[in-house]
Amino acid sequence: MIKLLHCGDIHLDSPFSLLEREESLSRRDELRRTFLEMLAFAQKEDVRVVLIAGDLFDHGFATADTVNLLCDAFSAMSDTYFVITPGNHDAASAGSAYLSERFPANVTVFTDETLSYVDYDDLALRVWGYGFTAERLEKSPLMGQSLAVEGKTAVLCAHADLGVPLSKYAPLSSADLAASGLCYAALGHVHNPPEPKRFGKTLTAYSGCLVGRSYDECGFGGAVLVGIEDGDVVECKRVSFAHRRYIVDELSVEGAASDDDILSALNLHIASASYGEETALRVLLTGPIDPNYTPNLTAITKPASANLWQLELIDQTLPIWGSDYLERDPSIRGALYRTLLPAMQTGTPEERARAVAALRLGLSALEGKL
Ligand SMILES: [Mn+2]
Repeated sequence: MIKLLHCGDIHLDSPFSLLEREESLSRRDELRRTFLEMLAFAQKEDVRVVLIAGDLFDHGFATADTVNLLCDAFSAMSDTYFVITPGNHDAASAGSAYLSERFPANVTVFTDETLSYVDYDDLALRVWGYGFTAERLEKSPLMGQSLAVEGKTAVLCAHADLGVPLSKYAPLSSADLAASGLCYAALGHVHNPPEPKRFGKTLTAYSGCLVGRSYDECGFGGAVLVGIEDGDVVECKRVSFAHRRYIVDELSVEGAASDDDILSALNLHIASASYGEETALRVLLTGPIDPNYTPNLTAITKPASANLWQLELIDQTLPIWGSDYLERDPSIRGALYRTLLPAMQTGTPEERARAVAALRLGLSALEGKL
């Protein structure tokens, strides 16, 4: 069996520009360390080829430290082949490390937009690939060609946008993959990967990102370990390497009338999901709550976040719980409530937020609290 490790969207040297300097440096370091841990895993598992399907770097230019670190790691694994296909973030354009640096002999970088291949005769394996040479690659690189080759296993390593015909990032169709006759298509570009899927003979997978960098990239990131025997994929499993993750959950706090009510519900949610210091958690608080109560998110966040890496609360509750009395209220309070209710229930998120704020302000004002 030939083992391949398929990774991508690593985004080394990401700026993490929203963070303080120290924190962003440590996050960059964490990314590099996780990549090296993935390589150590590949070595332990006797992986023969590591496929890096684009966006190894976050930009076309990479720091000298990072490039040196990679070259050292690649040359230390001289029995392993590495294939790199530049993506839209790390295109092989002027100034790119892919064009200016000399990578070790066991590394192949595809620096041309045209499909080409590298043969590993000792493995009877052909790896097809192409590289972005600019931020965009608007034509489909496969174009319905057959890529199968007699007596060899053929795989593709590429940064591509599957099933988005007008994509500016190497649009790839399921028909292209079905016609290719490839054994495996190792893709990069989609950071939250869907399940692997077969098109014709071709098992197609996205690696997803190696480490999530924000709430847009949830879960423990990782790579895909692929086992190939007699030209067929016999093993395809996702392996996590990230030590920390982002999670977004929705939590109903129906009937809450105080910060303590929300805090209890939140603590229960965190405990039942066993979230700890590895988790940055964003919670969308939802459900109808007491119209006379306005959540103080800062006061709730502090105690609830004690055992987490981070906690962020977003208030999407509606102040309409147990409000039959307001619905029937003949005074201006009832009129205000009835006027705002449709926007709170069926408006866009902005309309709902505005109506909620208006109701709270109005009720407070009518009670003389303002
Ligand atoms: Mn990417």
